Amino acid sequence: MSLFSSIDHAHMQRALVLAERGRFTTKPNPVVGCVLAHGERVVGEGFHQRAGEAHAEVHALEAAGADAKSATAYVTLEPCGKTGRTPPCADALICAGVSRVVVACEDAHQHDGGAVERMREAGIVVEHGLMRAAAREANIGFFSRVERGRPFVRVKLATSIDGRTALANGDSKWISCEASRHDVARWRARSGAILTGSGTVRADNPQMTVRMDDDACFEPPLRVVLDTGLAIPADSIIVNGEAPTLLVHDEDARVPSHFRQQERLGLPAVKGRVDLAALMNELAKRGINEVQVEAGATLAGALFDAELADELLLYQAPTLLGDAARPLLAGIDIHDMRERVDLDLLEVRQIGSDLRLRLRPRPPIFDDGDTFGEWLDGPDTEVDAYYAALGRKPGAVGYDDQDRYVRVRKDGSHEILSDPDLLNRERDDDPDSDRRG
Ligand code: AOF
Ligand code: ZN
Repeated sequence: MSLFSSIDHAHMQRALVLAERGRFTTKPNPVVGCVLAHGERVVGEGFHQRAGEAHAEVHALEAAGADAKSATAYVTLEPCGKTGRTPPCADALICAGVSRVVVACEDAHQHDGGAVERMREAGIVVEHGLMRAAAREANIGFFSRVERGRPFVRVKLATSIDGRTALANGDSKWISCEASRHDVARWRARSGAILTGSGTVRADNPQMTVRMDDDACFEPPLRVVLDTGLAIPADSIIVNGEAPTLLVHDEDARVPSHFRQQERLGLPAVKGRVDLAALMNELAKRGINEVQVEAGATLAGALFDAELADELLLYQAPTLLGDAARPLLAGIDIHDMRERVDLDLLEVRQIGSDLRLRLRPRPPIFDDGDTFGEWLDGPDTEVDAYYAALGRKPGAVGYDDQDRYVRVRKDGSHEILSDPDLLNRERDDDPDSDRRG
């Protein structure tokens, strides 16, 4: 039985809708919505619009004015308690005299901000967890970045009904219909980066910019080109400077003179392949929450193989390309049904004449934000058992018994993640922080 009333649900639902209005503009910040109400009566609404500007709560409090007193605040993300580019929302809610704060989900970035404690000390009733799953999903990229130190990776592919992504000669223009290509633009607009490979740049010479059919505002995503040998043509459209571009290459590659001024990132490479996990960690450090991959079967396959693909955004067109055409994912060798890669079908929708499928690896690489070994003080047998179980649950992240930041692989072993910069910093700053293994 839910602790929350139907009125609570209706207001939180509204706050989630409001949050979506910041979808293309808040990055690297999360999208957040806030509703202030007395019972059914809404007295103020707000959403976070742009990083560096006022938070959702501040807009809602301004709209409510004196009516904020003894109201309930519904917030899709735990109010901040630390001063960032703007002052803490927890204090603004206390000052305005709200009586109750209902939070959909916690904010790992604010875990040491003391927001909940301060609000409770001020006499505010704080309740968590209303529509938590939807609120986590709304900021899946932000949580991925702050909790596991890498972006949420969405691999977009367009295929024929026989699962082919290009002809043998590389031609893939156009498998999906125009409506699908417009739809792709909206997924690009919400992403912090679009990742492609040198093969796609050579074959299609794409722009990889956001072109939407309405006037929606957006922050242009970073175009990231994986080009181990820095060998794409100097006049490729993607390096035309129209949007920010990062060339990622083998750290040992010679830099041709025409790319000396270009923003570049050299990474270790083995057999001509750049370390993709290192790339993702680097993108997270640059504040990238979501990466949209728009590449061929080779890079897409490599990401699945490395367990770095969190979602497959698949446009399937009612056409046949035949068995000489290129596969969906290259380099995935499966000889036994037990090795197959199962996916969960999240959503199916018809876009124009195509089918759009959204799929996520099963078990999810990143899902409900389960963490273990973090932010607990004091021993407690039940809690210990719970976190020990989470330490074996595929996808969960946390600190292992040697205090390394890790993710549980499908086979139960631990993959060492690079500690997100911010967590490192906070631990260094706070010698008393008591994070258990
Ligand atoms: C909220 N409400 O609407 C948002 C929050 O640099 P700042 O001051 O904008 O702080 C950014 C951090 O604040 C961000 O990383 C996240 O933890 C939180 N975002 N919090 O209470 C909001 N956008
Ligand atoms: Zn805030």
